[in-house]
Amino acid sequence: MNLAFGPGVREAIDARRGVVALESTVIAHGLPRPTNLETARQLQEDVRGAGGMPATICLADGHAIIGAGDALIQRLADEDGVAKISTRDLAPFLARGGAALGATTVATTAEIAAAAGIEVFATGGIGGVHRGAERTMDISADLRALADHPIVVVCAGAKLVLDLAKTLEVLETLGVPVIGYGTSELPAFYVRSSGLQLPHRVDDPENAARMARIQLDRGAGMVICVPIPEADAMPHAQIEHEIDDALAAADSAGVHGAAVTPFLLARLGEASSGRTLTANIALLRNNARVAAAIAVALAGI
Ligand code: PSU
Ligand code: MN
Repeated sequence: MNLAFGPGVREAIDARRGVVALESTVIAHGLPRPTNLETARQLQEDVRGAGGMPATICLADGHAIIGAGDALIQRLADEDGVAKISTRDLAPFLARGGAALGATTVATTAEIAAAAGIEVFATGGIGGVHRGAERTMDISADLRALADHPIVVVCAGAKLVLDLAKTLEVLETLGVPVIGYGTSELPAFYVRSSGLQLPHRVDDPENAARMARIQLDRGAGMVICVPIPEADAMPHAQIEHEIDDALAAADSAGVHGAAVTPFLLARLGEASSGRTLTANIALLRNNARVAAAIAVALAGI
């Protein structure tokens, strides 16, 4: 895989300056325009504000880009038809070369970031086991990727549209530690708690970094779950109803495969008149800040 670094990114990785990877599927497929562009820029500022160095990852010109510049970020946000590239798509897409732009999921962002020597990655929510997976077998490649690549993924849990209990089971099978950050429960994306207990927790960046150093040395990744800030969190009962509607809509529209997650997120945004969008942005920004603090602590050990 050919890696291409944005200005100053390779130097920041070498100098251990708290580099934080950011994904691009959330820009191209997770958030509506024009909020997606504003948020992509804001997340970079949030990482910098917390003392880190952001590196947004995407695919362009047959290369994995580590630290996309503003022109690429604008294209990711505004162009139609940006491909969503998960693990199975990576080699075929890169081999095609050309000017096509690819957005990386958690799975491919984690792989590329780790290959570039980045130790921490901030996102909104990881993919996981979809509801009804006993029928569809729809389990995100994100889970395998977290086991395979040495990187710390900071997120607000798995998206609530998923089957969270099954997602935890698969992560356990894969040996991926799921750590609550200031909580003993798995956070549920828009909602602060899922009712599912986590076996391990940390309460500050230093302890997160100490644990992460050992896990990364083992050649594998881990998940740090940060609850959405209280002010923007949504009540569980309300959102659960909207999720049921979105799932039913996806089913009757025959949506499947890689299109499921973007469809559900867009549908929830409409159903909640933007409240899920506000929540999504709040948790993304919070995760970027926590990730930067952990990256800085990790750079020192
Ligand atoms: N979480 C969000 N918005 C997103 C995603 C996650 O808040 O857009 C994206 C991530 O890139 C994640 C992907 O890796 O959805 C999972 O897709 P799938 O379920 O098709 O693997
Ligand atoms: Mn899937």
